[in-house]
Amino acid sequence: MKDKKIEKLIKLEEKRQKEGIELIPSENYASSEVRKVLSSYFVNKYSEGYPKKRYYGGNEYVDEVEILAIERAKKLFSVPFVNVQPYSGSPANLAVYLATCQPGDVVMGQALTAGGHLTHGHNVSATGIFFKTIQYGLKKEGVYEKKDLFDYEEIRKLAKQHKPKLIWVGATAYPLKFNYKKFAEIADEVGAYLAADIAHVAGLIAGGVHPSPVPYVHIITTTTHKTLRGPRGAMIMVTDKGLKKDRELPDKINKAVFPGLQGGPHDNQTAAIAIALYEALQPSFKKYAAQIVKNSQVLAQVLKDGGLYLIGGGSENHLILVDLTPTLGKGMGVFAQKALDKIGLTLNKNTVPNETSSPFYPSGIRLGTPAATTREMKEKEMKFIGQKILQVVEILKKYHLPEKKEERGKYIANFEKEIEKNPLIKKLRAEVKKLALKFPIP
Ligand code: DSN
Repeated sequence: MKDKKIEKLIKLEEKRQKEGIELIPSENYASSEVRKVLSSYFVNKYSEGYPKKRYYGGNEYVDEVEILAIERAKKLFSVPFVNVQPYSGSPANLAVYLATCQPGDVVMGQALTAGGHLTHGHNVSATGIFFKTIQYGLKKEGVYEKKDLFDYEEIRKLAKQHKPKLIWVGATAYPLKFNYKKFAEIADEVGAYLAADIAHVAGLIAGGVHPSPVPYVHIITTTTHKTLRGPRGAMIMVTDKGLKKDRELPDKINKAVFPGLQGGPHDNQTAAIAIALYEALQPSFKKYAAQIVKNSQVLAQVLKDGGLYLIGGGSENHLILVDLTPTLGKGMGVFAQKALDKIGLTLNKNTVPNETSSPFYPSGIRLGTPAATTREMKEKEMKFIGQKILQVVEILKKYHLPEKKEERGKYIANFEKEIEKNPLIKKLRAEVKKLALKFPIP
């Protein structure tokens, strides 16, 4: 490469990915074919519009690519309509608002601090700025027990009171299966569109290890790069139930994506989505999805046996949400994230239900198994990873989040220096690296 600076950074990122273990549940390793297609000549093309209805010439092969991606997605998820053009998950969700609501309409979604997503109506998101949003949370009691944490009576009450036009179901930090039927009963009672954001669990649904929302919701959005293991991108689907409610939904969704929100689709991304969908349609993908869940359950059990408190009592999908409050005190997520990063285990700090700290200094950590499972790590490796996490949590017991905000920056900088020098951290780093190098990334 002529640009030595970028070349160096690419090499460093490659080394980081190879020598560490990725536990952020929304990340994965796309196949080498997906990565190859992203740099194909499709990167050079403009193709505003939809197959056979483009604004520019030279789109005969782009059309074929987009049709293939659409047909594969329809087959994989058993839906009658798919749009594969959204640049990523947030624009896909915004397109759903544009297709179904008018500015100022009431919409409902799970609060970000309760595991929802910014685009489900958080007040700093365009979705919370242009629409009147009602947010629902999780149950307050028994959050460490293995039980459905949604309070359907509360959600029903809110829906009846505020009459939303659109309701979202789907989360970024919920470790159990979704009961889409119960959400559908509520949405149907108030005549709302029900949209499932399955970004986190799309690969699990495709692999048959998580219930599908298709029979219950009108619209489905998903990113393509999480458990689905494709390139960064997104799709919007309409179900038969959606068509029955509104025959014009596909057209409304298409118009919302282009020209409503976006310009030309990223054709190299569409081609890579088509490849990822091809991969997800192979029998081996079912095995992959099942192993993600097995790995997550084993890892959860090790953490639980080690005394940690898990939201939802464990994991039924690909992710685990640990509440560190009873173990380390409030606001310790950032300490765990930083210390684990130092040993090569990458995960993220996260708010937990009944959070007593703030989103910037949350009390939990979120971790998951899609990426490690792609590297073919199995139960044995999950036990190893769980033990390393427990050892790091022990080290953290002598630290706390200062009450006074102005003391936090200095305290954490000092903590980082101490952790860097800690001999046990150095030993754990070497152990994680040794294991990681035995499991190549695609
Ligand atoms: N950033 C994604 C996640 O980590 O869950 C959601 O958009």
